[in-house]
Amino acid sequence: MEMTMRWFGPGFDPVTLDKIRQVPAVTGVITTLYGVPPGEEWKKEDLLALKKEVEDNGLRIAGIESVNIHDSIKTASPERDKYIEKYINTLKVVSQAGINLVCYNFMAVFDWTRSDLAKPRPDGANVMAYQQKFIDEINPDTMFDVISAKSQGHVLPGWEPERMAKVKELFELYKNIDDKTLFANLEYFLKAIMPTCEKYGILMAIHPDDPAWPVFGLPRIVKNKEDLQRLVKTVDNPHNGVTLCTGSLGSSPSNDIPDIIRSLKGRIHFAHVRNVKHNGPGDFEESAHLSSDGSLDMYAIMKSLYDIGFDGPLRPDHGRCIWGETSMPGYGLYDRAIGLSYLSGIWEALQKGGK
Ligand code: DNO
Repeated sequence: MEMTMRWFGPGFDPVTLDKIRQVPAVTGVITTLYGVPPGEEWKKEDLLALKKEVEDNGLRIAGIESVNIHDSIKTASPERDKYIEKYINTLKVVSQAGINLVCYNFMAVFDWTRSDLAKPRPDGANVMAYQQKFIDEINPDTMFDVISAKSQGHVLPGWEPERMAKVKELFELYKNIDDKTLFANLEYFLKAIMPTCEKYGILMAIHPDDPAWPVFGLPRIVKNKEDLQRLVKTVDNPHNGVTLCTGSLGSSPSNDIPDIIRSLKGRIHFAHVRNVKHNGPGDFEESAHLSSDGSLDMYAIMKSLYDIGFDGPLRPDHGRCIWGETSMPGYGLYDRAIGLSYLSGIWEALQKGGK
């Protein structure tokens, strides 16, 4: 396992590489060419410049999160093959930069969804939270305004203004896409890129849907063990793998995450490890990483990863906003560093034979 942190790159992330380097155990960052719209081919020189900046700061790029998928691929529009070709060219650039891990998602319209980006907790911290009741009452067209009003001026991953300016159009695009069609489109995409992934040694790691159930009536195909098993079996190639995101899968109390981990042995290429606190049906908040602060058993999760021999990059995920830090919601340095140290401690105990 390699301990990493997400970093959004120069001009986007207020957390700097020199600070990340000081977090004990971190050797790599997970990053992307943030700002390149989905569908646009990556330029090798841009990625090499980013890589140099990371390496000049004593770290390495351990993986890309994300190379986003153009909507024509998700919706099987007539242009999809053209966009798959572009995606393949980007994968080649990624491999030329010596990077072999690509995280992506296949969610319709919205990437992760929250109803609150700064829910106050009794100790003065604030956290991102989700209440189905709020989502049911909101007009999806206004979702972006709700999210951006609380983003402290930062561009949130998956909620880029250019994309959100087209929310109505996007809903129109997906209006005839159900779960079955979306899955068939994912299968088509994966089968088309697998030869390139094999040739260049790229591990694809799909991110689960967040939250792990349908929102705004949109299709959802990566929300539980059954979906994940279907995905890895339908395209049964080790390069077709998963980002095991405990917070996304863990939003649903019916997901048994240690069991999901064990069922995906050999196919988990990347892990996002964080806790969530279930407050009631369809209602959760992103607690501190510690088991005692949320509803997930973080020891059992880390133990399952350890037991299946997980050896990819792992990163702490959304942290609480604490100590007055101003950051992208969920991506401040302080609480992610605390979470990371806790996860490192569990890992050390597992390595030393703790039961
Ligand atoms: C949110 C992230 C997601 C994730 C994408 C992967 O914080 O977990 O935006 O990066 O879904 O493509």
